[in-house]
Amino acid sequence: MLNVSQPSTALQDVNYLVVGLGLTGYSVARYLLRNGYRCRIQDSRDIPPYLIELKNQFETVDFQPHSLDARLIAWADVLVVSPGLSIQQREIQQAIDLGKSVLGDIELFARVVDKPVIAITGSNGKSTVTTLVGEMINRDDKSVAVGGNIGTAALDLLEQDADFYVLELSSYQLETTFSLKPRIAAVLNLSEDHLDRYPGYAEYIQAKLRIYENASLRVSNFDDEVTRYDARDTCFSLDPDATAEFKLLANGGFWLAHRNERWISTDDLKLSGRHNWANCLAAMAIAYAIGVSRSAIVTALQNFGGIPHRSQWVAEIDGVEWINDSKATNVGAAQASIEGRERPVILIAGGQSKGADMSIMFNTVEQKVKLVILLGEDAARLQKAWQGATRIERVGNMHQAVQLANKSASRGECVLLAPACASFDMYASFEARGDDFMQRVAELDG
Ligand code: UMA
Ligand code: ADP
Repeated sequence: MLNVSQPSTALQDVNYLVVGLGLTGYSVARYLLRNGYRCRIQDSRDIPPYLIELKNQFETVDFQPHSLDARLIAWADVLVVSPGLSIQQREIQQAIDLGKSVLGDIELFARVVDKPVIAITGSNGKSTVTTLVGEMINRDDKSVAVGGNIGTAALDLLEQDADFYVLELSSYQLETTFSLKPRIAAVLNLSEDHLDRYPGYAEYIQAKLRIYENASLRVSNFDDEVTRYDARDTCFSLDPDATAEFKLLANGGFWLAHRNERWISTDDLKLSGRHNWANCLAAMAIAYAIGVSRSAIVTALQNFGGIPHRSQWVAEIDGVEWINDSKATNVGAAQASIEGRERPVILIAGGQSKGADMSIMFNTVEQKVKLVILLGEDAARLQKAWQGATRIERVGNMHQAVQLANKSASRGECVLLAPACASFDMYASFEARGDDFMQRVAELDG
């Protein structure tokens, strides 16, 4: 059950406005209502995703189905804003100017959590590392609650009695978080993403690095100096010569090591690709720092097969391998995904490019990709950026993409869905896009 202690008189006098009723808004509304806080919920949509569930639980809930207006702002003392909404929007800036408090669900979580929090961000690999750290802690017979930007919203995790909370945090969530004091904060890597929401890359980085404020220990990527805070960070690295505590060693194959101690051969991992070796090293550094045993860490690494839609093996048909990496929703992820493949690649890409500079991938496409098949809203943008690197074709939907890939691929090659773009132009989520791809491949397999 949620903590149902009564709020103090002072807090009961506060009017909370929950802005947005997606997964986050739903968790915030339930948390506030169950704990006796006065709140209203606003969403610009007539029937937002969780309205029916909320009404079923709280008959008299005060839901306002219209845009955020001056009347609602005047009523509110605190606005709890969903991560999908930019706090730069005019109405929220007006609320700030009026002296209203603007915060997010992670801030509410931070104010009440009484167990150590491990907070993980970065442009790519967050979900993989967050899940893996959870597995490592579990293997050590400690209880752990895992969520945040992945799976369960943070406030819902408080229903689980855990020794540790492991949170994946997005830049959006970090923007509205002020009092989180993580036992460990990790920034895995930084590359361009969400440039449709930020004025520039610098502001995106700034939002991500907020995670380090008030952290007892920082875990950073030795190979990505933007993630480093100071000399006291615990670092991980893919460079055997790095002075990082957790690193890759090359000695009769590759090993994930703690200083010079080889803990596990990369041949014994189920995850593949160098980017995943970095993810494993990051998870090792985090788990080790909170006292998880070496044997629990190694067992978790040996058994972790990855999460669906992240370099997920789909099929081998007539010697052609089909891989679903629908979660490669930005340039950095798609680049790592392509580079992680040993076979020549037929790439299916496209969707919403979020303002990213696609030409960053030109060399990778030129060197590793035999054919690019583009679909979605920004197909023309991607084509322009990669023109001349390799052969490029455009199609109208996933069915056509899979058909063309099937016709074009030869034995020993790989067809990779790594879109470098968000899915929302054509699908409800990256999962729906990955499912569509896998369904079309299954139809080929007959
Ligand atoms: N929306 C409206 N009107 C409103 C309120 C929201 O149209 O009044 C729209 C938003 O513009 C957005 C959509 O609804 O397009 C969802 O926004 P939301 O903030 O309600 O999203 P949630 O359902 O609460 O999900 C959020 C995260 N989504 C975003 O940050 C966009 C989920 O991460 C996260 O799992 C969930 O909270 C629980 O913490 C998803 C995501 O895409 C996986 N995250 C981005 C990423 O990983 O790149 C940051
Ligand atoms: P996130 O939660 O940050 O989106 P995921 O673990 O879900 O990260 O991985 C998403 C995609 O990002 C993967 O499918 C892969 O293409 C890419 N990726 C994963 N880890 C890394 C990494 N360390 N560096 C670059 N790209 C990565």
